[in-house]
Amino acid sequence: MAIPLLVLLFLSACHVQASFRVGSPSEQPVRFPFHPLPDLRKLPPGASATRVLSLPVPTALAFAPDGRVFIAEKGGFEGDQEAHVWTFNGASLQRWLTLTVSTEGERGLVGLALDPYFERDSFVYLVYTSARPQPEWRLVRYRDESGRGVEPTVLMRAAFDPSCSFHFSGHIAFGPDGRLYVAIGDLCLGNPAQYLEHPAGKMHRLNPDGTIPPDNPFYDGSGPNLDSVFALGFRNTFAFTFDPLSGQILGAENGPQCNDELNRIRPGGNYGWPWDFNHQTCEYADLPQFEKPLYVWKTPIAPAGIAVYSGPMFPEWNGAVLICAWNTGQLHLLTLDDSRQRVTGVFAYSIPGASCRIGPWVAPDGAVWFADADGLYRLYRPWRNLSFLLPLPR
Ligand SMILES: [Ca+2]
Ligand SMILES: [Ca+2]
Repeated sequence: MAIPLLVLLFLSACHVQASFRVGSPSEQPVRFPFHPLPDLRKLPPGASATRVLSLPVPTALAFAPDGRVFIAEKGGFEGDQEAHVWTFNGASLQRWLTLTVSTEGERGLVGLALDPYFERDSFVYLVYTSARPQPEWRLVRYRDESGRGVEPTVLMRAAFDPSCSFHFSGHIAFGPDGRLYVAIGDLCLGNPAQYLEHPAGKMHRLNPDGTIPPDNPFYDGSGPNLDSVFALGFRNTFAFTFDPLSGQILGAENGPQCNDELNRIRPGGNYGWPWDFNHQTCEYADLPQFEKPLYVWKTPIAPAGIAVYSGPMFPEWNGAVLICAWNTGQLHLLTLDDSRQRVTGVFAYSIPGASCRIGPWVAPDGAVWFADADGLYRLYRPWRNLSFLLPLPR
């Protein structure tokens, strides 16, 4: 009986402790050698969410090695408005950059990534829809200097019809190969997602300076096909991540009325939009040239973020795919088999006191951050250092 009493005392002490450090080095989890299987039907024991910041529509977030969290906010939902990039050190918020962006629908400031060599070169990459002289999809590199964003360099542009306000995607992330991967939705166009001459409906792969790596799958050094294309046939892959266990890219595709997808995105792969799917019957055409999804949500959840969990705070989640659902505010968790080619379990959690609509992002300490339209939240376990003592329920 001594151990539960000790845990209770520790829990009550932790609940009054409001402050925390971001970006602190990960603590190695202590694992009991015969740890029972976790019950994934509910949130891990002791997990609770707290609001970190009140901010309008945070869309992208990155944890810098110096402990700051870079946060992009969309900028609103109507007209040309100011959007900000903030930095947060766990206590105070600093304005890093202000942009005037076009914000209708899914337009706005939507992508943010730090350079893998951020400590050396201080580069920060953003994706937004510009307001002037005409709306344009843009990937821009800034440099962090004295806590501000300076020296913008446009690395990539895509024009779109001014009547289009959806399917911009804009997620950006560096791969383990040091290349910058960029998703662009179909820009309301449909068929051009299948055309290698058009940037819409693609994942692109760039060098960090915006030049194109010659080992891209369709690279030929000239036109008319775009050498930056890495994969094609996407409607609106809002987010993707690099699976640390397999190296493959996992992308969350926002499909039409009955078909959100989790895809394994491989070089040169064609993911079918809009030709592999019958919108009336919600059935796949089963054409061999198209990659089939790893998982399909027949009732769309509108996946608006993806991460593969790795960290000491929720060891029972290591290797699981986490996705926030814009439509429901639930956190979805998918387990994969050892080959990482098959989904073995799908779970959805409602988080008391919070909505998981955008994200999540896994912090260096293993906490899971996510956002809704009003702010940023942090799912954490205050007693993680003692969790190895507790038998987890089956
Ligand atoms: Ca070409
Ligand atoms: Ca597809």
